[in-house]
Amino acid sequence: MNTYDLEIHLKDEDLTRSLRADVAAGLTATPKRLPPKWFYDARGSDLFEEITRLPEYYPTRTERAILAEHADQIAELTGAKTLVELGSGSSEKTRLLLDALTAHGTLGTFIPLDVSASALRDAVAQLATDYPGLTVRGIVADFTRHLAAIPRGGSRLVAFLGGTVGNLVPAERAPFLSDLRATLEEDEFLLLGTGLVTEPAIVVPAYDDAAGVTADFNRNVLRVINRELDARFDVDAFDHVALWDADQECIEMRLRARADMRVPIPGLDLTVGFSAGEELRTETSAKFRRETLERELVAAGFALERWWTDPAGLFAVSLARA
Ligand code: AVJ
Repeated sequence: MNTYDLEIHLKDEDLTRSLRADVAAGLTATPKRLPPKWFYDARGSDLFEEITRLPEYYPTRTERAILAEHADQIAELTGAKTLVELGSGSSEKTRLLLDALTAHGTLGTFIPLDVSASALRDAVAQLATDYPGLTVRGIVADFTRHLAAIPRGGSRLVAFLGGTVGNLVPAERAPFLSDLRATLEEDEFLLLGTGLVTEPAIVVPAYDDAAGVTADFNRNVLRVINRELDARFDVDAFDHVALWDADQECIEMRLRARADMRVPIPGLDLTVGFSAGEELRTETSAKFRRETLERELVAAGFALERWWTDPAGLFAVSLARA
């Protein structure tokens, strides 16, 4: 007998309201910016899945290899009864953790949390079928706003994988990690996946692939705004840009206007002007070093218990204790 359900903490109206606020603020700012969460409608989520299979995009397969090697130890060290996953998407890599925790005999509940109801509904139905005996409770929520939606109790392990914590800028990351720590009891755990600082020759192509899938993914945010806010972006009038910021140690994605443009956004009663060459920042993806990440975790009230990397040092999985 298996059970699953979906809890909606984020209705379509809330999503639209927060998209409107983000677009209004971001496109009237200098320089222009948008938060990366708006890439992920159904098409954007599919494009991201395609990115994870590209030869240049190493983070997903590197993290999967680290998890495959250490999942048993993670199960043993945490003895988790409940696995929570933030920004779970397809929950594909999470199966390694579900398998290990099931084999360890402690796991009873899996709680994936994601902003995308469609991705979550598919994942939850599939997982409930594949893991009989597991209670699967999907939560449609935004991990930057609804951590309080995570049910309490049940010795939890919170997995935040894929390097997604790097999509938060440092000023967002510190309160996020503190809030997350505050939702956990002592001796519950955080399993955190982070990209590591590496050569630009490796990291830049991962965000600017030869097949142009990342460029298509980047432009998808304009399609989302066109659909949701009746905007009239000419999506193909923007070039995809990926650049390594050596000071901030992050990779940035931008969309660069090819020409002067005026873009009506009737849903916001706003027209946005772009000059030729002007860039809109759509994502920042921070890469980490062990010392600085440990400092951030400790500042938030976590203790770093284990740190695992691949042989080339491209990616790390940290186990932190609350
Ligand atoms: C896996 C969501 C963190 O920053 O690497 C992939 C998404 N952006 N290519 C990342 C992404 C461009 C991504 N996250």
